[in-house]
Amino acid sequence: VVSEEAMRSIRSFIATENLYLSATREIATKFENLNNDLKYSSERNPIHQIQTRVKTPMSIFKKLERRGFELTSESARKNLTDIAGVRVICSYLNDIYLISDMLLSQTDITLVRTSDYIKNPKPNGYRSLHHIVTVPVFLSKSVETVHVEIQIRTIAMDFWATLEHQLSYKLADRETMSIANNIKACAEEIADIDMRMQNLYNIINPPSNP
Ligand code: 0O2
Repeated sequence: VVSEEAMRSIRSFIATENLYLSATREIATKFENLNNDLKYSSERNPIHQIQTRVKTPMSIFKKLERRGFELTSESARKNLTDIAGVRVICSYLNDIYLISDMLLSQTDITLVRTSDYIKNPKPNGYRSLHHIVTVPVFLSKSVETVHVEIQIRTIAMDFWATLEHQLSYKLADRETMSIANNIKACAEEIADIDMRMQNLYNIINPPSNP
């Protein structure tokens, strides 16, 4: 027999998870709409792919514990801003800022914090543009303001981040320095290729005169 209290906490957890799922859908739809509009208005297709995810309960639990917060869904909502995540993978470097500015100018989006790891890459070579935003989610009886972490990067940055994530996970201590330096060197070569591809795009598609 499940107690009343356990049932309440299960219901509250499901409602919280659903809220964050809804928030990722709101943001993903905004990016899809921008991409489609640009396709028809300017024959541009800046977004290659959109991925969404909601942090698993175990990962939420571990992060709350690591940071010394209370282990409840209310505490997670209050203290964590990356439960809902949307990753936007763009074709070219300039597309990142184009699509980012378009999203942030929407009146229902509030920017909480930006980390530009493209202008200031992480020491290991990681590059992406990160925003924490809030978006309203309209429910049956209320409107909830929900935090979403948005990561915008090029296909090349995504290639590096995906492989780096797998490689670093398995990195043994004795090999750490030389492999980490190698991984960083790859990030720099990839950043150079991103710039070369952008230059090629600019040559093939010169800005039209007004
Ligand atoms: P997952 O599974 O992708 O969610 P925090 O989020 O608390 O660790 P901060 O400073 O708020 O710290 O976040 P940060 O570092 O700006 O961005 C965190 C997310 O960016 C990570 O989420 C990764 O998705 C990505 N990220 C940041 N640094 C790296 C990196 O060096 N390599 C790779 N591959 N990804 C990175 P999570 O929670 O770690 O994982």
